[in-house]
Amino acid sequence: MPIPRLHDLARFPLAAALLLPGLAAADTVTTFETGADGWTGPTGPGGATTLEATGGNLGAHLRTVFNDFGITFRNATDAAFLGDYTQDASFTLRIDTKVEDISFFGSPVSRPWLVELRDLDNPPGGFPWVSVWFKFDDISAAQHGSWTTFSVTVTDTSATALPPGWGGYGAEDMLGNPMLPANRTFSDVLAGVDEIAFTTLEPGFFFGFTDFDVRIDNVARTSGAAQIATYCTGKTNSLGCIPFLGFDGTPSASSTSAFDVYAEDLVANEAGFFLYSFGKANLNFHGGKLCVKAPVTRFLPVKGAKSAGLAPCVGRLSKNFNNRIQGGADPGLTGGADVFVQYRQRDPGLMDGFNDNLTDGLRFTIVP
Ligand SMILES: [Ca+2]
Ligand SMILES: [Ca+2]
Repeated sequence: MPIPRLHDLARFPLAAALLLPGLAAADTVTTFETGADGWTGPTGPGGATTLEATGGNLGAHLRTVFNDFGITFRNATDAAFLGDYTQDASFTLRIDTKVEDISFFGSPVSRPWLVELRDLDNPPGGFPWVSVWFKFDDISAAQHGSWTTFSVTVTDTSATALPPGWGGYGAEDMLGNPMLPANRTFSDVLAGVDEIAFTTLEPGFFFGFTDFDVRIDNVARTSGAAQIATYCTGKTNSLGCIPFLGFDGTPSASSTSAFDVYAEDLVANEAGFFLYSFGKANLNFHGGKLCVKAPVTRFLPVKGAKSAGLAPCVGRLSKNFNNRIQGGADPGLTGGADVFVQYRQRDPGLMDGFNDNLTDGLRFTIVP
């Protein structure tokens, strides 16, 4: 079963991404800096959930220290996380998680970690709700002792069948496996979400009493997958290659994961720099195309490194744009902003009077 995580967002079909609507009013992120926005965790004889001011990713966050079969962080009051998810053609849910400890009688263990969207209306007999859920991974202190971003994107909220990786709850098959009731589809459940939960209690599984010490931060819902696509055209370089841009990750104002933009098929060991702006262009420039509209910001020149690319165009350069987005140097780089990037490199072998080469353009929308 594929487990799409943040990294895999880069592999969504670009043509489909281009057709998605822009970020809508439903986009929200709980950073816990000004309160919990309705998020709660378990509290009772087994322990407590507290809003801690420091130690998050960054700052304030929610921490639960609890002994039970499992733990669940839930929200049934913040409208930004509830309601009709089918109003967006697609959406992404995200949570940062840090596991201090999960242990069973003193031995470290892993437990499932999933997001569940619950429809509390008209539950079938014997079930408290109908839900659809997605398992991110099994989490443990060994694997997730540092802040880790988990995310899942639903690319078609009108789908009736469960997408890969998703499960249903509200009925059982003959083997006791959880499934959606016969009269409810994936889209039906998305249309009336009354509660959202991040939980270690995977439907259909049972667990013994377990000690949990888990922190969460930056819980986000965004409409639409990250919109990323190439455009414009690169200029043929002195080695006969057309350098191009690619990416890996998701541009984000809050995620701790990298969003690497890379330029490939460059001339090795020649200086160059990334250009970006908030507008798209397709202007004749130096015998090629300038794909970014003025005013343009340029990064400091960096030397083209050699890589395992196809000879002779073995130059490849990569930059983590999330560092730039989150670094604060450019206040325009915020959630919802459209950014246009190009890479320009020195190419003395070209001898065309300009001696530079240019990649195509890459456009992306920063998610909150
Ligand atoms: Ca925080
Ligand atoms: Ca409902």
